[in-house]
Parts: sequence; structure tokens; C-alpha cells
Amino acid sequence: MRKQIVAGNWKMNKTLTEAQSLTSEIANMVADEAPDNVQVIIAPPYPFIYAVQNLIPEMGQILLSGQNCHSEDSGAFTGEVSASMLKSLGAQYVILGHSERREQFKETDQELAKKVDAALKNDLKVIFCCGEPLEVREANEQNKYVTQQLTNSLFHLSEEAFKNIVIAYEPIWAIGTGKTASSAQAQEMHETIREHLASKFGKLAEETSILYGGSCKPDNAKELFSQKDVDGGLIGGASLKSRDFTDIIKSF
Ligand code: 3PY
Repeated sequence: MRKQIVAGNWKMNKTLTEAQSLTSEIANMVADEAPDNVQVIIAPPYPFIYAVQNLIPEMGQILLSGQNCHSEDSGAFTGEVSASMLKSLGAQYVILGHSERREQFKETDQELAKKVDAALKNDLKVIFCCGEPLEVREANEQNKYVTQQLTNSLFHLSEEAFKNIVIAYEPIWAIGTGKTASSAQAQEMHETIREHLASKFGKLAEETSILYGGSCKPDNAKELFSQKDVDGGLIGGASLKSRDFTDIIKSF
């Protein structure tokens, strides 16, 4: 049985008090309405992780994630945050390789491989993002592009380490654009990803949760989550509204 996961990526949004309110609302709605078997993860901006921690129940249905981390544990890297810091704030996960990081901050597959190592070394699980830009999809090269991203950043891991990886497929053309991959397009890529992971990690690929990200909303989540290889979602804009986020969680 694969874990079903809905993770909210808040990106660079909210003030401290807004983040606290949103967390409390989500915690109440999840307690009342969410199916028990769905793992909920929220990824607020770093400065809020510690402050929202005491607003989520201890049972563990909601876990905290960072949105990125540096590959070193400490040092002269002004403005950066390390995996060990995230861990010490109460995070259990970190999102790595989001397309906004790859595009705007020029993160490479090789650098991401080091970040993955740093996260795992510090006992964080990783939500590893992959996905193709529009021109790659238009050239029908998406499978090659995405599997290469996975090979470059994850295939050095041992099977034991790989157990701590969740994949998020985010077609870049569907992020913040309002466009969503059709459920058939999502399923096709998720299946390709799983087959590729199986070529290296064997049976573990069957146990790896693969989330869909990219304008996932309450009105398309059910259709996406019903696909055989779609194990949940990494949610952007809709995770900033407790009602929408909870409705997505209820879409399994
Ligand atoms: C989006 O859906 O916009 C995302 O980037 C999710 O991470």
C-alpha cells in the first residue's frame, strides 16, 4: 500500500499571524473531515515553521516541510537555510527541486543530488520535484527529460535511503498558469516515472508515492487522484485557502 499524501506548498506567502491562522484552520478541518489514511504536509516559509508547530495535533496526520534547503549543514552562505536547521525547527520533510528553484535560482540536477544527501543525512524525508517545460512537452521529449532529472539527482542513493523519497511530478507549463495536465497525461507520466524508478530500485518503486503538482484544485483533484499511479498532490495556490486545501485532501 502506497502512502496517499497531500502537501501544501505555501511558497513566499503570508505573514506570521496569517500563517498561524491558516495552520489552525487546516488543523481543525483535517481533524473533522480528512480521511485518516491521508498524510497531510504543509510547507510554510521557513520563518514560520517553528511558530506553527504547536498549532498542529501531535498525532502526526499533519507534518511540516521546508520548501528548500542548502547542501551544506552550516557556513558562510548568507540567506540560506540548512537541512539540520529545518530539522531542529520541527520539519520532517523538505521540498527539493521545485521548478521555481530550478528556473529562478538555477538549481541543477547535480546540486539537487547534494541537497538530497544533506536532507537525508539530517533525517528529513524529501519531496523531490521533477517536470518538463512547455517546449519539451511540445517536442514530445518529456519522458526522456523527466527520467534524466531523476537519474541525475536520485540514482546514486542506496535502497535504504531511497525509501525516504516522495516524487512530485510538476509539469512546468501547469504551474501558476491555471493549466492542468489532463488526468491521462498525469497518469502516463507517473507510470513512466514509476517504471524508471523500478529500473534502479526494483520493488521499492511500487511503494514510492508519486504526487501530481501543477494547478491542482478542488474541482480537478478527484479525477487526478483516481489515476492508478497518482498518489496525491503537491498543491500551490489552493493550499493557501483552508477550505480548498481540505476539499483536495477529501478528494481520494
Ligand atoms: C503549483 O501548483 O503551482 C505548485 O507549484 C505546487 O508546488
